[in-house]
Amino acid sequence: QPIAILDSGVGGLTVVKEVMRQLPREKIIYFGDTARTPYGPRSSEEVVKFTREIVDYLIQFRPKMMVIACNTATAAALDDIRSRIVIPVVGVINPGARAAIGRTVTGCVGVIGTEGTIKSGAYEQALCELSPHVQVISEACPKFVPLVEKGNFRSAETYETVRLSIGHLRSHPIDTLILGCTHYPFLIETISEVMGQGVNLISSADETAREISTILHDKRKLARGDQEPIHQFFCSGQPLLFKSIAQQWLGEQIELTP
Ligand code: DGN
Repeated sequence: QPIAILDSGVGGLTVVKEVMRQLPREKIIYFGDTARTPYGPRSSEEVVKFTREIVDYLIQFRPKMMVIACNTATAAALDDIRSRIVIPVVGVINPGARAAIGRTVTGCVGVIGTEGTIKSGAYEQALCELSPHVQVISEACPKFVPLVEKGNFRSAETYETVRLSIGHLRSHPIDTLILGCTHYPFLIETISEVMGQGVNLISSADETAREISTILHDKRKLARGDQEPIHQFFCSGQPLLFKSIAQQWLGEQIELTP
């Protein structure tokens, strides 16, 4: 049975890559809603509706687990989806929050994400539940997802956008910054250049893959002679751009099912 992973676009591929690395025997089925990206500026009702539609589509492949690899959809729809299906549903917010609390020394944690995620206050809530005295500085970065969806990961335009969006966070004693959007690991080099050394960057993708692996208890590596799983990818928008970004990010050829 596969692990189903969904996102508003290519962002969830950051989770896919980590799952492929940490759990190489697991078959993945991925849906990127590239026709309706970005989710960040949409109302939470609309994000719940879209997430339900994708879950209903993916459930026909009989997955053993549903991963909402989108912070915006996790903030809006995690509880709703959990109440609708019986398989485990994993979101991306709690794993990142837990990792940040484990890493911070100053007790000042930054969170960057889409407007939907930041407005929901989901990270503040998760962080304060884990550590009531933590100071959280949040910033919505609505310009990042469109850059990633265009495949524009490293350019002068990207650097300027990142600098103008988060450069001011350096005036706070933040020592740990949560990349609270699964698209942001595509920009990690630029984000790290702008934030400077000494700031831990927490990718919700890495932490979520660890959580999935804990739930499955399956850390077996591929042995010689084992069949490599054949992953399946779907997107609702421009297939060629999706395929090119996916292959570049994952470092291997993918089959995109029309
Ligand atoms: N990858 C989504 C997230 O983690 O929030 C981005 C949402 C969007 O489409 N803007």
